[in-house]
Amino acid sequence: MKPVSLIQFLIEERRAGHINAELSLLIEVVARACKRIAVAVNKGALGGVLGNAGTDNVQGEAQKKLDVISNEILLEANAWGGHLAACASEEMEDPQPIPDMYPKGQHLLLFDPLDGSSNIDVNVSVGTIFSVLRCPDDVVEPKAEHFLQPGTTQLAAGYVVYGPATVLVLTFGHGTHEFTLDREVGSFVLSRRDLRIPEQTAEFAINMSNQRHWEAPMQRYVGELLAGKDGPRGKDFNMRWVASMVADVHRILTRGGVFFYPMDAKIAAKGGTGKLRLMYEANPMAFIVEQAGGAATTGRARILDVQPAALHQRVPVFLGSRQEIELATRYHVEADEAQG
Ligand code: AFP
Repeated sequence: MKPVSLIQFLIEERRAGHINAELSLLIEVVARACKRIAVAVNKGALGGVLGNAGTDNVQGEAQKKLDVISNEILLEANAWGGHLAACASEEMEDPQPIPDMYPKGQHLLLFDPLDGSSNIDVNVSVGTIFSVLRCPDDVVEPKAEHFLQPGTTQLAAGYVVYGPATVLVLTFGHGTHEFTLDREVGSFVLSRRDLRIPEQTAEFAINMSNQRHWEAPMQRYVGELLAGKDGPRGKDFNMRWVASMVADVHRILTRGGVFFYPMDAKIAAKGGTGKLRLMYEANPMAFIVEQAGGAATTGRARILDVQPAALHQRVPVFLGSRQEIELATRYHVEADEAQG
């Protein structure tokens, strides 16, 4: 079969009526920016891009040089692109308006420019996550409040994983599709159409070092997995944790599995509501996973139904193979009901 490039795929999606011309061009611009990020990531130590930037982001986390570079690449490409009303990033407190010298569009773009960046210095996969929303019709200068739309309203979501290969995963709400960067040609090529996450799995991903801080239903669920063949589940489970959400989610989209970043007492003690960010991590990943037949919850409710209250809001994240996510969520809901 002849290879299908991302551009050809986008044209097909336009013809099918799934997206309009502006959204198609917006995705092209994001993909082009991610190719530039891939080049910077791949240079490693030779590019002088490893290590800390010496600054903190809006969430008080130390920024890596590549966090800052990736953010600038995405901002610059998209400001120029002419398809956006504004964009928002993990690295910036407030949304960035489109400079007056460029045309404006109807879309809002949210992104985590380089997720898993603590992995950069040890040469482990990192990624970019993005989400596209429609700018409300009557809004000329979008503010944070205009981004606060539930995940069900996303027009598109995707991520790029910078691993042994650079891979783009994309959904417009009509399945989840994977494109691999052909480095010689310089274009993304469709490598898997309509990814499906198996309903069952024997592999889970969680940061076990937080175990003692988890809530009782999480302790129960993971305890049962760890008991393996001798426990109530009657089978052995394997564990993986890359600490790059993109890499962990990509494994799940490839061979099934579940990913958890639950609420815990350590997070609660700091007044937190979760570890991962709703608008540019949980929502796009939930959209991608649901479109591949998986499930995504906060442990209590569907992620895509959460009404956001703040741009940088954090939520617990459970996602992956449907039957396991439903079971872990049921344990939490039942525990809440028992407590009244
Ligand atoms: P960084 O971007 O700060 O490395 O955080 C990555 C991340 O948001 C997500 O990609 C990982 O799944 C998760 O944090 C890892 O968290 P732990 O370091 O607590 O395992």
